[in-house]
Amino acid sequence: MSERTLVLIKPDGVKRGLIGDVIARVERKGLKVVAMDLRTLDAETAKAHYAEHAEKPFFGELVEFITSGPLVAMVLEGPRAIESFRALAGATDPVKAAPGTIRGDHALEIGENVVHGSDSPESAAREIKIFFPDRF
Ligand code: RTP
Ligand code: MG
Repeated sequence: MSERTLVLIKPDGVKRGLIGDVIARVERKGLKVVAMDLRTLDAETAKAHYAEHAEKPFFGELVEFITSGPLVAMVLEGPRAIESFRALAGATDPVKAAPGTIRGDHALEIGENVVHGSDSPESAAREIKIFFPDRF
């Protein structure tokens, strides 16, 4: 069964010129890009997106980082798209992420780990509504 997931190429990924690399991996895997937008988030949108982390000690830094420059927001579609993209991304901590994954190949710091992918169908629905309110 096909599903959708919300993916972000975070500001570090855009700054470092990794948009093409990430999209190439997504397309090679067979996931379909069905919406895409380059934008800089305001703090309000960033806080809504990361609401689940509001009480965490790193929340302030997370919001500051995700609003620090343009990011690419995408909706991907495909069979088990949520799990499939999380596998491409690799572990949250890039040092633990396997080589061959996006984070394993491109990052060293947990706070700057290149991409985001929704972690459940509920998160995907909520996040897609934040980034593409009128599209789906
Ligand atoms: P994401 O939401 O960005 O796709 O990442 P994730 O599911 O793999 O990780 P999550 O637990 O949702 O954490 C969201 C982002 O917060 C930053 N983080 N920093 N300093 C820390 O200990 C810490 N822990 C998490 C990471 O950038 C992570 O992607
Ligand atoms: Mg997450």
